[in-house]
Amino acid sequence: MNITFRWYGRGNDTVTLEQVKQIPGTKGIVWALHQKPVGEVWEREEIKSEVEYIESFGFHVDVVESVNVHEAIKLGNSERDQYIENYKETIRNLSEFGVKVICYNFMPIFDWTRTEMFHPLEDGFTALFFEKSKVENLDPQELVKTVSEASELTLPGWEPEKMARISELFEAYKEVDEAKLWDNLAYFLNEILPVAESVGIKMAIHPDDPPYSIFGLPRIITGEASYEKLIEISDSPANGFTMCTGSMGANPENDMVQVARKYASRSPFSHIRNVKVYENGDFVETSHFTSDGSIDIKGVVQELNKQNYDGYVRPDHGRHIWGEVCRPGYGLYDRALGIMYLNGLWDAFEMKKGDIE
Ligand code: DNO
Repeated sequence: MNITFRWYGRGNDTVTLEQVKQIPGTKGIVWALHQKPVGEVWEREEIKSEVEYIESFGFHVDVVESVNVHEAIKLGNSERDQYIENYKETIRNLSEFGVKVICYNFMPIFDWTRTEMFHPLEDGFTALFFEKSKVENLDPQELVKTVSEASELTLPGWEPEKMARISELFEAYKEVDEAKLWDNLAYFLNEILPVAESVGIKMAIHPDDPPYSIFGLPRIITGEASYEKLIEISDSPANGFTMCTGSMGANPENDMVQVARKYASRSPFSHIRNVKVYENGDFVETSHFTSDGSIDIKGVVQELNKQNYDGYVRPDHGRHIWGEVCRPGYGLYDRALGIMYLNGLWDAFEMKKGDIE
């Protein structure tokens, strides 16, 4: 388990790398050029500057999250080939700086979606919250407003330039159902995987969050069946997954321990976090502690430990605690606690292994 921490870059994050350095066992920074408009090539000079800064703190830069996929590729329209060529160029450029894993997702229009960014909870903290019925009855424009008002810092995948075109995009997606979206994903993968493979990079698709259709838009990376379909599209070692316990686990039908058992070896990257899912489908993000949420985090880590998992792991969305002012879900304190919980579990399972041997 190679522990990493997501960081949004200089001037774009409330957390500093000096602070991250103080979290025990944290080896790498999960990074991206967050200011780049989606679809543009990440140029060598820009990559170099970010990589050198991160490495100056002694962190590795092996994982990039995310190189976002332009809507033209997801829609499969006439502009897609140009954007795919740009994507390939970015993969090649990143490989020159030692990047080993690129996380991406294939969700139409929206990235991860919540209805409230700072939902108050009983013990005085706030956390990200998803109210299912609200999304069922909400105009997407309203949601865009809620999200942009919650933070001055742009959320990943919610770039203002994309949000400005939202009506036009909804119109275009009327032509794209699940089957078509799968075709467009297959087309994209068949183009980029040989390039990734040739430069030793693993692509790691992130599940949809939440893992079901919202606003009538298709969502296809939702559970085990999606993983099987991805393997059918290509069995290349470059065709990997980002195992995200909180995203996939927001559907209680997904047993994340079983997912870890079956797919950890195909997941070069894992996001480990907990959510509490209510009967009506609403969910709130909790601490990473197993007893606080609905996901068996302890069981997932045990499974990774059994497999001697050497992939990259990061804690994910934390609560906002101890008065911290930060990006929604991306503060320092609760994610640092999350890392210590993961480290503790790992050590305990290692000891247990020693007892058995
Ligand atoms: C949520 C994250 C996602 C993830 C992208 C991957 O916080 O896990 O934003 O980075 O969906 O492409």
